[in-house]
Amino acid sequence: KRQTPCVLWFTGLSGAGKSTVANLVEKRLHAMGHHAYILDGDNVRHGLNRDLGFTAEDRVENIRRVAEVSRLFVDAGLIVLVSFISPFRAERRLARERLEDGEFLEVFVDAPLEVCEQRDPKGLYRKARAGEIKNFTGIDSVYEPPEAADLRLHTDQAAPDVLAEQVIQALRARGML
Ligand code: GGZ
Repeated sequence: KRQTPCVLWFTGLSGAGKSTVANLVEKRLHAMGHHAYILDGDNVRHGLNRDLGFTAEDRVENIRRVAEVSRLFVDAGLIVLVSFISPFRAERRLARERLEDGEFLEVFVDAPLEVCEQRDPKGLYRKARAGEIKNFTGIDSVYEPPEAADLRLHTDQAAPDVLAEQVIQALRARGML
């Protein structure tokens, strides 16, 4: 099936819904016969990046490696769904600059901190508020929201499957599927 190899770079707070939407997009792409792969904390932070934690320095290195790996996967012909908080604009810009124009779409998975904290699916915000986790994004570590994301998904206003469909439509609109 013809596809334009590219990176869909999902960025947003913990609990914003990056993985949920990315997983639905991957499912749809597979169902349409496309070749897509998700890079996220589960398959990268436990392996390639298991030497890295959550200091600013380690996050920069985390994202740098993820950007390099996603570039290799684009070379291999895949649609790469990258799902990391990726809190810093500078690192997201570097990731974009490693690719050709049109090969990198920044997807801002946007939900207010209050909403993410309310969801708290893993109880991490509660622990961060209690001081049991240091450098937690949104609490005592910065998140720099995209200024000009290619796509902005308001996960507090629409269901994940609706948002996943918006991502698919954005790829279609660009002639990438
Ligand atoms: C933020 C943390 C932290 C700290 C552990 N800050 O919601 P989750 O649990 O499943 O996803 C979060 C994940 C963030 O890792 P990333 O590799 O995406 O971060 S970054 O792009 O900034 O490098 C969260 C969990 O790891 N987690 N400690 N201190 N999130």
